Amino acid sequence: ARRTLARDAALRAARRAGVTPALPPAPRSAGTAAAEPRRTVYDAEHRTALPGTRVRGEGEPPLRDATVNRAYAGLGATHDLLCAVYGRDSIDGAGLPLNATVHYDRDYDNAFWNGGQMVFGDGDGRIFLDFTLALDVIAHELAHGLTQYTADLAYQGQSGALNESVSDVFGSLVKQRALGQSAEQADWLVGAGILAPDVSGEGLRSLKAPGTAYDDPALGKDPQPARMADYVRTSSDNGGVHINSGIPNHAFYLFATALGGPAWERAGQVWYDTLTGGELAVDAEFADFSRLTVKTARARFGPGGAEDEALVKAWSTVGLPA
Ligand code: ASN
Ligand code: ZN
Repeated sequence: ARRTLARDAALRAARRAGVTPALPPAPRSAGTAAAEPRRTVYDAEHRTALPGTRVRGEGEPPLRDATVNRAYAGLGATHDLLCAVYGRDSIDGAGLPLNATVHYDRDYDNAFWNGGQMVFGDGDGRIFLDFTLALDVIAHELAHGLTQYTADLAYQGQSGALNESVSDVFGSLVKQRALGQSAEQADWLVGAGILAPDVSGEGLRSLKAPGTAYDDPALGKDPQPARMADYVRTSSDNGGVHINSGIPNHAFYLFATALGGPAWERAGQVWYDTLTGGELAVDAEFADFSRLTVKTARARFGPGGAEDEALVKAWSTVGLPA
């Protein structure tokens, strides 16, 4: 409020003095570096109407509501990975404003991207806590937007599991980068911190050890496979999109940890190039994706290098072609 008052006073003084006040920011053009995010957080006040009440816009100070502030910061961290590391201005590459709604519904045990914005539940407190507590969950939801604007992987079967996996990978990368962790230091969990205290588990999913994230009477056992030999054929969950994502998730983990260091740099770049390069089909299967990542890695880092070798080995370990 202080800054606003000061700026308004300066504008009034400028007008009195007959000086033209500062122009609004120049319109952004695609490919411009160092783009700033344009975030807005809304509060659904435990109802389901979207977007709800606007509570915090870009550049506005934190509220007393920590959920709002975590959503705002999570959008910023995700925008920053895309911009600072991959040179992309927001999820559409053209400065798309980022909107999120918190406190969605009552006891709502999920978070989602609805095609235009992110939505976060508070959890029921018995199985799940507030979904904004995990930065990788915030980034996972926003990465669904990135996928929508790029490869647009169909949310069914193997392409759906690739869609889920890409969100887990970029979700984990946003968290690792925010924590300054190398591939060796990272926990490779998605959703650590959102399981209620009595739930037996570490998080929602593990890229390091798919199938081991939780084992609990209320939640069941983590159903994720890590290899093609254990691929789960099911009609639920759109053909197991949150289940079979364990296979490409684990391949990324093997690739990134074989390279070592910051996973968002070389391993993340290959995944980003594959997702956004225009060659990945909307109905791509795991084998299409694995082959394309290798082609992409060779195009960016050269054939026969450390990246090529680590990636071919990672796919071979999970039972997919390179
Ligand atoms: N939280 C879930 C997800 O982002 C919601 C869903 O099932 N699509 O994957
Ligand atoms: Zn998802």
